[in-house]
Amino acid sequence: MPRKEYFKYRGLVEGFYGRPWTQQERLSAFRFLGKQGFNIYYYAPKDDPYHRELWKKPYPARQAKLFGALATAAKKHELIFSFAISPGLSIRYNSDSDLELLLAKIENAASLGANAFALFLDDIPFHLSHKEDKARFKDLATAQAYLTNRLYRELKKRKLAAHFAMCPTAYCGEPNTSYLKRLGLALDKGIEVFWTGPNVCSGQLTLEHTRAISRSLRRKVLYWDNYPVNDSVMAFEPHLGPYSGREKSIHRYCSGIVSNPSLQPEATKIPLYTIGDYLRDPYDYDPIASWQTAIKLVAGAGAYKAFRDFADHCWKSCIYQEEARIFRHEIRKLGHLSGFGRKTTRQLLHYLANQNKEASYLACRAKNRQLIKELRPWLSKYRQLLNVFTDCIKLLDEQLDNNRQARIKPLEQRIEKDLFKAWKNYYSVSDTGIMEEIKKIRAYVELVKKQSKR
Ligand code: LTM
Repeated sequence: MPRKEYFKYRGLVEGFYGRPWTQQERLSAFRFLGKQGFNIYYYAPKDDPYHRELWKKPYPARQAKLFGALATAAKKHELIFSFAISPGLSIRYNSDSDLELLLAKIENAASLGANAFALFLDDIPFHLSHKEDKARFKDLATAQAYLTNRLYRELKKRKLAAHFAMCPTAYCGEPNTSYLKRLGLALDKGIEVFWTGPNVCSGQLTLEHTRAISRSLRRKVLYWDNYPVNDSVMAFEPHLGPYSGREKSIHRYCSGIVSNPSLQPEATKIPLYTIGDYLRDPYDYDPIASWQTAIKLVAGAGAYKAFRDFADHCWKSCIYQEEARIFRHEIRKLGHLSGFGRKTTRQLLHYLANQNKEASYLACRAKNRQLIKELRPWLSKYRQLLNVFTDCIKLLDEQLDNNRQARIKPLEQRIEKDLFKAWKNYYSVSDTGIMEEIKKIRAYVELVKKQSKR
């Protein structure tokens, strides 16, 4: 019996700002997506000039050739290959010649093998810019619906409209605005409309919100989920935590979910794997179990524990405010065994020595070198913080051991120096994990110091 499909579209939108993925990175992603049950890929890198600023110009021959190879690979991995174009910075919605240019670009992509198309109007001014558009249309929604419908109908005539999606200019937030309602009313029924949720990067997607936006748009919405993307201000967060915060039943009011991945194409496979699991069966989805399997698959079974313990410190994102769950659990367990006596400090030092060993194994010997290369800045910060924490425990140990000043001074100096270095390293690693524990231990050291002076 065929399996029930909860989401018609399960995909990836390469839609971030920053260095677009390379051909090899895309081909590797396609293999992965195909295996994990995804069925669509949108080509939409914001920093490909021919996708956005230079949308009117045809792709140079070399890029077009690569494109053809991508389309072939997509087919092999049973992915719909959607070519998206973002003309919103300069297009005249009322212009026949601009429509012709759009069509020419899309037909060219079709000739190279793309079998779906999308018009992205995100991240452009929220008003009409051209004189002729202002004269012709009463508002932005009407203008955008006019152009989108014309394009869609032309593509239908050419049998190129099997899957056609548009991204509106207001693509998140309040679902009941007049812009969205106008757009929903005016757009042809067969057009899919993207939406990112209550926020650009949404911590939660609820059934209620999904129902509301689908009512406004008069169709099931297609989620463009900005997780695990980490462009612009999020560049210092690797977003390695599992997919979460998406209500199980949202499939009732959405036609699919496509994930905007992070800028690290190998590392992003970890959260992507968990997204694939959720999409396959949201009712059966277990984020932690899925995350663990993802790590085994991507980092390799031999590196599982080391990588899991490191990735535990890399969750902070729109979905997670807190990170380092495993680490904090272990530290508390050890700390509570016997209070902060020397037995505890020794147990903690033993634990930290192991963590350090694992981190250096990852840095030097783990098999998936590409994964480690991409995550090197975070791994370095993680190791820096582990060292500081280890020194803090050593300091406490010395302090508890009759306050041996000769050893205490150099430790204190090293901690200050390393903390300053870590503070200057902006990569986000566990501010709610190791840093918090460091603060606690330092406060405790001060307390012990005061007591020993009495
Ligand atoms: O989310 C959408 C629809 N557009 C842009 C994306 O290109 C970008 O990657 C994300 C995350 O920064 N935010 C956007 O607004």
